[in-house]
Amino acid sequence: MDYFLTEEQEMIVETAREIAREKIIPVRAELDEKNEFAASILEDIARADLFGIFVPEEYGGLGGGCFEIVLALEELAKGCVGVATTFAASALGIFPVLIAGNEEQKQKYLPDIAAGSRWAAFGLTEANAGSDASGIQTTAVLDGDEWVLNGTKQWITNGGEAQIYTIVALTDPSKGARGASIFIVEDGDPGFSYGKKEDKMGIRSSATRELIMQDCRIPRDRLVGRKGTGFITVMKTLDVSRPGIASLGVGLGQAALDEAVTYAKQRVQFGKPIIGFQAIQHMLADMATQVEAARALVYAAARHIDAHPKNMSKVSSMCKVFATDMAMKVTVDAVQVLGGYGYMKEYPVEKMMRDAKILQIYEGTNQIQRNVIGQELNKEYA
Ligand code: COS
Repeated sequence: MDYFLTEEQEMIVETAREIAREKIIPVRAELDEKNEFAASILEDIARADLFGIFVPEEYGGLGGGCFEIVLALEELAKGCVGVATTFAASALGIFPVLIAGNEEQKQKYLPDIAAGSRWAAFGLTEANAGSDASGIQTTAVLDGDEWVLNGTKQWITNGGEAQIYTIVALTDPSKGARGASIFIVEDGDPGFSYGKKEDKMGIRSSATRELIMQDCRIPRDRLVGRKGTGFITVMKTLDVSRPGIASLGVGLGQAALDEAVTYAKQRVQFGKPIIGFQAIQHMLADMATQVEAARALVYAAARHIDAHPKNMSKVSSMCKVFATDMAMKVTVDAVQVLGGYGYMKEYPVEKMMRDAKILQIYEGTNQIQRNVIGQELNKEYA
């Protein structure tokens, strides 16, 4: 379908598509098998200026918005959701600075993010605070001119690879969510270290580690936004980042569909290519329809968010839940179309099915997305 992209948006799509085709697809199986972080591909992405897509022009970026990120992520995800996740997680990590940071912080960090010379990560989740994000226990106490952070963040994408971390910590534990604040912690700060790299089911080319803060001391000016407003910034950050996860689902679903159709045209059984059988045609037809429906919703949601940044929770959650549930279903169906071959690691759909699962879990489980949508409906119909 024609989504009436501008020339600049078409260029973003073409650039990301070429990186997926030339740099990602040839090595994705090896990265997956070795659980290896794709550092050199990130350098290719940086050279192509894609890290600057969403950074305002005054800080060295291209000045795009949620829609431009979605376009790039969809293409990268066609290559590998693990690599695309690394890109998405860096954007997630710096969104709090874009949303609530002061001018000095923006000048200090955004040009490096735009150039791709430093990557970011977002430190919210803890062992006892996943869906219940306001249940975090990491604390930050002001001591003279420094904040002292204590706590451990879990399952942090880009942990140990990024240089800039936005960490959510309680500055007033008695106030719960209203006592949370966000801090910038940099790689190398005293008292800041990483746990072991996780061994995951999918997205194995992305790095996931614990962030450990033991009397981690950072300068006073690393507080992002006003003290006590951290949870609201977290919610806004997730609102703007979730369409990116949705677009990973669209790219992944499209890639799985492409594999399934290509295979169905070549595979001969009972004397003809299996695409000639209605049972297969109907599966492919449903897959194609679901991918296109998800794409249309994600693009519309991203454009809505760029136009109405104060009213984004519902559409953000809607596109996340729809596109990632779609990706799970379409990748499972792609494996089914390929049959026994689909279950083997020689064919990419096996990896695609494993990669799809995390999309329903991270950046808010799809159950939490439905809660958000339900709560918004409750408010709308008050
Ligand atoms: N934008 C701005 N403010 C928001 C908001 C949004 N989208 N959503 C909630 N808030 C505000 C509320 O208005 C409330 O403010 P006040 O205290 O001033 O009234 C505050 O934030 C707390 O909101 P709420 O009471 O709804 O918080 P809950 O603790 O019930 O949690 C959910 C809400 C479950 C939606 C939240 O914890 C969540 O998103 N969890 C999933 C976290 C997640 O995605 N984790 C993935 C890891 S990060 S990659």
